[in-house]
Amino acid sequence: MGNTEGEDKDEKNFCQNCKESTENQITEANVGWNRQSVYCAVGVCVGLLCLLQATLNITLRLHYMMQNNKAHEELELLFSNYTNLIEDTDDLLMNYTDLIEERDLLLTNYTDLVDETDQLLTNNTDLVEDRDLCLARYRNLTTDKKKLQISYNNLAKDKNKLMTSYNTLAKKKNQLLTSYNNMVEKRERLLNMYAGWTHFQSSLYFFSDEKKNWGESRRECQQMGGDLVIINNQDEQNFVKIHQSDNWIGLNDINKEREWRWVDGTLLTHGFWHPGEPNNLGDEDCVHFLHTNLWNDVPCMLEKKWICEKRI
Ligand SMILES: [Ca+2]
Ligand SMILES: [Ca+2]
Ligand SMILES: [Ca+2]
Repeated sequence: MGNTEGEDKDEKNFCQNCKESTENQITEANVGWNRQSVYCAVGVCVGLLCLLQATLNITLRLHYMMQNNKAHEELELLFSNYTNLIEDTDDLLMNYTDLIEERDLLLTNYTDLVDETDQLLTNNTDLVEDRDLCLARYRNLTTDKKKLQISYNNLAKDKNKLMTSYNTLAKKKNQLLTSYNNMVEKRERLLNMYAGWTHFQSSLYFFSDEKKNWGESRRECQQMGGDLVIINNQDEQNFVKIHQSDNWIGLNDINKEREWRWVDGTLLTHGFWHPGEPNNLGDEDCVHFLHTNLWNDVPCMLEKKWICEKRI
């Protein structure tokens, strides 16, 4: 601005000088017309040039000032824009920093989510395996259940059969127990009834202390509910010979010589004869035990002890 004012002063001084010069030239014109007119025209031209220069300078200065103001305004605008840009940059930088932090946070969250996803996937795989295992066990248990149900049904049927059999056996047991008790009572009654009788296998035996002939001895036995003993086998022979004492037994050939029959009418099939017996010396038709515990035929009228037998 200072320079502009100085320039304005120089222009004024210059114009002032021009004016003075012009005035001097006019004055000189009055002195010499031709030369002065030329000088005056030149001066006018110079003045016009100066004026034109001044005008041009002013115009340029105005234009410069305007340009300068415009540049200043643009500079201020640029500065303002720069400031705004800086602020925007700071904001953007802050936003960028925030975004970076958010990105890092998101990345961390993403990593955590990936880890959780992997863990969940692993858990899911384990659960699937557990489910499959449980499913297989369930199927096995279902199969076992069906087998057990079939077995249970069979066992229930067997149980019912066994229960029926048990009830039948219980009834038979009760019947047998009743029969056993009846037999025990009967046995006790018979034992009481036939006191003095000796039991062996399925018969009772009575060994007399008296002596009678064979026929009377038999009647004694029949009156007691039995008959003279019939020796059916070796066991009975062994039992009887222990208690015998020259006793009559129920064997004779009274009806036909050498046709030995027991008192029940059956023929003798196997005898325990003393060697040489039966010999029928002196009409011997009845049989007794010798002291050798073997049999001998003697006359029936001899008196001897006897042995009775009663089947039970
Ligand atoms: Ca017998
Ligand atoms: Ca004889
Ligand atoms: Ca004889």
